[in-house]
Amino acid sequence: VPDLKSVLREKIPEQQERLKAIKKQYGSKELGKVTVDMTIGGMRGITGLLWETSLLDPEEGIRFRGYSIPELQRMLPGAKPGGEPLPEGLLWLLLTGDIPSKEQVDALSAELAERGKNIPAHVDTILTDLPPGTHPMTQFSIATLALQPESRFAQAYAKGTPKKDYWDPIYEDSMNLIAKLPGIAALIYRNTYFGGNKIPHNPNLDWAANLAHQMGHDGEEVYELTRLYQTIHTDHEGGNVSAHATHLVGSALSDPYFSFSAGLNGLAGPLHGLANQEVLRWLFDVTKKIGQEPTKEEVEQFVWDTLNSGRVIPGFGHAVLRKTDPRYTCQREFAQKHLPDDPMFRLVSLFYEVVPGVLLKQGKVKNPWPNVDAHSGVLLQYYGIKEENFYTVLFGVSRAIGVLSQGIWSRALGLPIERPKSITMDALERKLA
Ligand code: AMX
Repeated sequence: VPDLKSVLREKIPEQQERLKAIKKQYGSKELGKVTVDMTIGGMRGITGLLWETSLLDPEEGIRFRGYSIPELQRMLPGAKPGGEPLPEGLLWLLLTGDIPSKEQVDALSAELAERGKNIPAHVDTILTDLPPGTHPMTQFSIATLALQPESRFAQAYAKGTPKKDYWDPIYEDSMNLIAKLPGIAALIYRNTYFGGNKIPHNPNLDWAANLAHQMGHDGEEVYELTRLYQTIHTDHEGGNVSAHATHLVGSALSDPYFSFSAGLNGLAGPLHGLANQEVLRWLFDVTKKIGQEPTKEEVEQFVWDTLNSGRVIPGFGHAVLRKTDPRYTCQREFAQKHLPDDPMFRLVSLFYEVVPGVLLKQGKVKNPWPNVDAHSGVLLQYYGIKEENFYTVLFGVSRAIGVLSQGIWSRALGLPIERPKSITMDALERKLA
């Protein structure tokens, strides 16, 4: 069977030609207009990025290379028949546009296990030298940067590699980094919560199961949850903060270690990836104040209290989505299948019933529905992954698969350095007065 890199190599020339043709045929056509509101409002609604790996529909949610999450749960190979998809299969899909066979996915699992088996010793030294209490996301970003001296792209660039060949060392860096992330994340986990007592990488496990295993959480169900979790958090088109930051920094030809570390710094924000941690803390707050089985009315009052104190309801709302996030729905289905009677799951379900109504009544949000982060925490809790300030690291491990796949394509397509125009209030008033 041809390996992932050979399949990708075959596909690059036709996509390069396709982009050239698009530029020639449509280069001067308009994709939309830019209003002052858009410029002030976080560029919302401006189509300003080319992003091949996924596309977000406001009503339907994310599609990866054209496939919805339920389709991928049916079509991508699992560790066992009918099981959750293996994230390696999604990596294959994002890079090539093809649904891989089980054989191809197994070969990719083995390749990643080989590439990821050793984490350089200095990474552990750097992490353990950080002050106690350093947030796991800070550690994660630092650890990623600490791998940067390994960059094959930085070395190739220094040697004068021509632009048409950039994608190759970018591919090598991206695969090496993706392969090492489960080990890095587990290192942070064991250092932070288990006094540095580490669990070795198991070469016979797939990439996601190895993550759970090295964290110290073993069992077929927790492996299945990790496979699903790591599949659905990969990519959410190009404009979200972590994807956009990775893309922006990569456009300066900073290598994947630099660019992914930048993406992680954005993911660490409470309005983005940190929301999964915030959701869990907020749920605990509820149980502390009103017990594990609150009534609808009590929950409604709690939601209002949160809003009235000037805070957002974590896990609800979205910049682009206008319906319940399908990443929420598939986690809900996982819970219905594996932990239907779990009190925390029941609480999350109650919030699903109550929060959208309250947000609608308040009348500010454009989307009152839950996003991916509203559900992930209770699943992790159920399987013993209790340390909520680690949750965004798990999100970040998955996000690498999406943003680095696109990073390889960005270099293969020769996309330029990103440089949008900005404007001052002065200039804006002069221009429009
Ligand atoms: N609770 C309370 N208020 C909310 C809200 C929520 N969940 N979501 C949006 N709002 C408020 C906004 O703060 C804004 O108020 P303002 O006019 O006073 O500034 C108003 O509603 C309009 O915002 P919007 O256009 O609906 O959303 P946005 O595009 O500005 O922001 C997001 C999107 C996700 C940051 C926002 O919905 C939010 O803060 N949600 C809670 C945090 C969260 O769950 N983030 C995770 C998102 C998914 C992810 O990236 N992982």
